[in-house]
Amino acid sequence: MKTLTIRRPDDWHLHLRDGAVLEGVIADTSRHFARAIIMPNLVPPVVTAQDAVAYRDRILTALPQGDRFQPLMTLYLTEGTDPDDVAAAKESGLITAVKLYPAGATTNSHGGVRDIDKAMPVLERMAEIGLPLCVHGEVTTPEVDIFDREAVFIETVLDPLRNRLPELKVTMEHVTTKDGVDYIMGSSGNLAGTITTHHLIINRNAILVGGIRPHYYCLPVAKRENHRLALRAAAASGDKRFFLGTDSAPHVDPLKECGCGCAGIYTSPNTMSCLAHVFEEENALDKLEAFTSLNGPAWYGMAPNEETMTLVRQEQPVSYPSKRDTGAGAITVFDPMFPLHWQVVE
Ligand code: OTD
Ligand code: ZN
Ligand code: ZN
Repeated sequence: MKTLTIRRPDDWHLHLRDGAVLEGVIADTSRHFARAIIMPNLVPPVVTAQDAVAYRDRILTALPQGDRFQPLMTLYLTEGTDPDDVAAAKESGLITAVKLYPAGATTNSHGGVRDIDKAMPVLERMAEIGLPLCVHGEVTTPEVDIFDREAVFIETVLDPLRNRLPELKVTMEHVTTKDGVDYIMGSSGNLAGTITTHHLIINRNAILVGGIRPHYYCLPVAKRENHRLALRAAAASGDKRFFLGTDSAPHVDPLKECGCGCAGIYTSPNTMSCLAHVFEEENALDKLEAFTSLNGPAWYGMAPNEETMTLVRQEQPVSYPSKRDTGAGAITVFDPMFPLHWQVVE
């Protein structure tokens, strides 16, 4: 029997939503993860420190009794964000990062940034006080093919921004391309990237072959196989600049299984089992802890968790519910399309 004990993991990119969905999904994260960076793309978004305080309270209220999960809050950057509000929110320990959504790039991002120049005063202040910027790295220009949006973003937005403000710490969220991996690997500092569970497992065929499969549709959309392999190599390398951000993004089934389905994949329940499987395939089980539990805290200037998690490789496949029922409806859980053998036991 194989067992693996690692420091308790954190999720550096998570969507918890609000109301009945929040209540239905939070335990799937708090069961395994000690901390998570909480995305601010609610309707309306979490824009001010006051919004973040209220949202954090709703998350803590929804937590199962006894769970010590810590939500790490973020603010949604707009062209009107007040640098003083951001600085005070960091100073008080309320927020861990600010999130940049190019307007229209993903779910609930229409209030995001159109003209990065307008956000420069906030970004300059963040660089000064050492507050990281989390970036959804895709351009939204209609002329740019959806599969190229990350690469074009790096070239036309991210690289110029980093040259203009090299002191700003940037987390490139959910890297999905070899271009992204190479850009991070070639950088000389102040840049790191999160990688999702699902982008290590699926390529774009999962969405389109044999029928259109909405539960594999997310943004940034999964790319070709060579990109998936680059992500796997980066995650399994142990390189400190890469760590887990699941981007678990629950939507109730009717909103995904329809003529214009929402983007987002719900991976919180089985993420650790999926990742152990991937790292075993990569002969890198010894690097799983760096990816899920060490590199992220180091980047954000926090100590790794003292508690541990133990995973056991079972002979028989481990089963997870195919759906999570919530007060708002059922949410389909990510199906990796292979049997899972690694089980979290404590
Ligand atoms: N991607 N869905 C969502 C967000 C992410 O870009 C993301 O971070 C969502 O539903 O909030 C998705 O596919
Ligand atoms: Zn995003
Ligand atoms: Zn996300």
